[in-house]
Amino acid sequence: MTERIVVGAALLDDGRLLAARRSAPAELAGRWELPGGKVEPGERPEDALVRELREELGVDAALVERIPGRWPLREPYVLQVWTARLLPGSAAPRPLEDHDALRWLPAAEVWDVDWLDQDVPAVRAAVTRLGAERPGT
Ligand code: DCM
Repeated sequence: MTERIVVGAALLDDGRLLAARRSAPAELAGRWELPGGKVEPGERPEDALVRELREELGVDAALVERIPGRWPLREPYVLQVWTARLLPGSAAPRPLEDHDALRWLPAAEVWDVDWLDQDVPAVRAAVTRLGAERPGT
């Protein structure tokens, strides 16, 4: 089967990482993830991620860098992750679709939430970038 890419964002702001709690499907509900979703056919992964962040959280975001790695999900999906930041003038994130809670986690609290297993390596990599984001640049 042709591989399909799922994109996720490590949204960083003021030294904190955004975590989103899934409300569906049942087997994932209550677990925390890096927000994102499926890339549509013909869509660039980067464009898909900006679109998903607008749809799911109501924010205008810019991607910063790809976190190296690709993590297999349920076939045929493979997860890729970028760090991202809110653009100036963006609304604050709100759980509009797929999520029922959001948390901005400082480094000391990142492991307080129950991340989806497949997101853990990317979260670990994102933590090393906390505080390194460049506000306003
Ligand atoms: N997914 C994941 N980790 C993420 C985002 C999504 O494991 N950070 C998984 C959950 C779904 C699939 O990818 O099985 C598609 O996500 P969505 O339902 O958000 O489009």
